[in-house]
Amino acid sequence: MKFSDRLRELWHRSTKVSALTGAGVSRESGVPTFRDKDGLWQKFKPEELANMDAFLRNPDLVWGWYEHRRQVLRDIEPNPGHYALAEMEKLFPSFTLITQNVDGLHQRAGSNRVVEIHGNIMRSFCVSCGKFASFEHLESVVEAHQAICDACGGRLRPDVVWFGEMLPVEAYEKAQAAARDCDLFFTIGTSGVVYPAAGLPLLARESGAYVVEINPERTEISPFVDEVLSGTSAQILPALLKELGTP
Ligand code: BJW
Ligand code: ZN
Repeated sequence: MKFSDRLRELWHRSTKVSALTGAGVSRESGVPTFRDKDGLWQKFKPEELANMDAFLRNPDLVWGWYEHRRQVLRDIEPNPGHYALAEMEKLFPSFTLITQNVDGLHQRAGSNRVVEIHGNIMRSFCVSCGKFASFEHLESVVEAHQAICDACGGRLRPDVVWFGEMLPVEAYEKAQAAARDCDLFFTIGTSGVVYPAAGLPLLARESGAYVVEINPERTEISPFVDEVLSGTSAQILPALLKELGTP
């Protein structure tokens, strides 16, 4: 794998490094992405399921989609890309991992400082009273229609960010600060079509960071980055660590 001299230099000189990850990073663990054409749920676009109107119209369908995804997560493991990112947290004096992923795989790989800007699929809360469901209660839900709040009988929904909803304020502020204030920014496995997350690499670049994209395909972001590393995250991230070594 060929890395530019500029990237080599910055890898060794940077004290503040940030990374934004998307669904592509979990693909080599067996988690389907949203917009690549494979998988059981690909007849639905994410825009059709990941929104409050869809949930109100057909809560069982939407709950079923999330339950299917939780089942997939039970049987899989983080991949070498997740582990390389966990390693990078130890290598740089300051490293912020911003993820759009709701699957918790970064934490399972050992990343301690993960900023989840689209929530986490393992938590659920009541749309009527806001109470979070306990782990035990969620375990007892077998059929979608049983996903009901034990305090008020309202419907439970996953604690994720749907289209038209605000991102969690604290997490998004941390993400913006990490993009604004870093020397090197990686955008990895994201198509860059969903805002405001897709604005973070651009914010980093405007703020003076060197922006590197890792993706097997060209994306909406590719024309605006400093360097594109074309390949999968499970190949490129471990190769970066191996070739460029300890900063
Ligand atoms: C690999 C690989 C490998 C494959 N290795 N790579 C017009 C302009 C600007 C904004 C808007 C607009 N119209 C509407 C909006 C707002 C809207 C938006 O952005 N819409 C666009 C679709 C146009 N955004 C919102 O609504 C957001 N909120 C907001 O703006 O609040 C303010 C507001 C409030 C009220 C009213 C109006 C505004 C919220 C967005 C929430 C997104 N939620 C989801 C679902 C989360 C829950 C869940 O998981 O179900 O987040 S949608 C889905 O997309 C999910 C993802 O995090 C997100 C991004 O997807 P990602 O990760 O990039 O995945 P893919 O599949 O798209 O791409 C995978 C990539 O991996 C590809 O590039 C592959 O090549 C690559 N890949 N294998 C590395 N092995
Ligand atoms: Zn309730």
